[in-house]
Amino acid sequence: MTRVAEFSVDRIQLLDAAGVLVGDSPDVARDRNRVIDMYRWMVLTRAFDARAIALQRTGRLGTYASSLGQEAVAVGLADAMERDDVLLPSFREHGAQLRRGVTMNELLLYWGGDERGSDFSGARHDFPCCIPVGSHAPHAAGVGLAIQLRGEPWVAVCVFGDGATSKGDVYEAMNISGAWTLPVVFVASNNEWSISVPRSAQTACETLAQKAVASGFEGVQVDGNDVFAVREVANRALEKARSGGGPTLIEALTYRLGDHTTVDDASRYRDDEEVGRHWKQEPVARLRAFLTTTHEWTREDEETMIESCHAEVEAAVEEYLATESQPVESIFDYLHEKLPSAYAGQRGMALGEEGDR
Ligand SMILES: Cc1ncc(C[n+]2csc(CCOP(=O)(O)OP(=O)(O)O)c2C)c(N)n1
Ligand SMILES: [Mg+2]
Repeated sequence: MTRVAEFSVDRIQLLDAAGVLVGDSPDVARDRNRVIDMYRWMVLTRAFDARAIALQRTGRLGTYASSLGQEAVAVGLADAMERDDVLLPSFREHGAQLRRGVTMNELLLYWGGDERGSDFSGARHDFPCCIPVGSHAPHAAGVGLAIQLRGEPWVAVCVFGDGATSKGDVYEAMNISGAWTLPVVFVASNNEWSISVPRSAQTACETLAQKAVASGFEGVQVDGNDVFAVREVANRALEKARSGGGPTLIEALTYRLGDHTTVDDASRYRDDEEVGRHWKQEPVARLRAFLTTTHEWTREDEETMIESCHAEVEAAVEEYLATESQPVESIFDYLHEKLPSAYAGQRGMALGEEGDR
């Protein structure tokens, strides 16, 4: 017998659950202002999430997917990206979108069903949220190919969930990205659940990271509740892709602390004990503990930051609520250059006109 292939998967953690640095201290951890900046994006994302849920509960926003507990994946990743890299998010990467310059008002418009929310004023080349699970992975390969053909130094960054790694789209995208050495970073945000399906029922793979191996590139696991480690691993993957080294799959180990979306009730399929255990690992408290012990972060600093984040969120909510709705016919007017005849009647119905059905 000849062994023809072997592989291993590394897991990286720099900040443990108590907020204590383990192993090498990354440069960014020594820079108080940089740490505070990352922390603020995470706190802001959490404040935004809570407010978005309240808006949905009071009938002023559509179905919303909270990123509670997953803020470090989004912020660490976006912090490592260059402005002209291209983010292809799924629906739980609010922190990354905000950090990259999408405004809170735009996010609220999007989740309120207004497509103008996807016409970002910042991050112009980033893709809108992708709701069909994993279907943006082939788009990421396409973006990577365009970057490669143009000889640009940018990277396409595609984020999806653990469940999405079971999708053909994701496998196909990873395969072609490996075959063509495309500048793409795939990030599987493993929050342990795909709505009510646990990670253990999703795949027989020991890690999701190893799904990269069959595509011919490296897969790595990172503690997704550790913003320093996420940033570090993302940096390495981005630099590799930028310098012609091809793709990486990053599996970020995190947890969905909230319901799947506002139309879900997670208490029906998972127990409080499990959720409680994961609250002890969560990313915001972890970074706060680090700031407190290492950078003299005080209770007053904390209160001031929380207040300013809430004020920022409230200003965005006011702007969102004051935005006039698009006319009902806009859904027809912007979908097709020339409206197919089959839809003409429907457009009339939407406008309340009498006509054939
Ligand atoms: C193609 C497709 N099938 C089914 C759904 C319904 N759906 C929405 S989210 C989701 C689970 C996704 O799980 P995961 O990829 O782990 O992402 P998470 O929601 O945990 O962030 C499903 C099945 C969908 N949006 N798209
Ligand atoms: Mg999931």
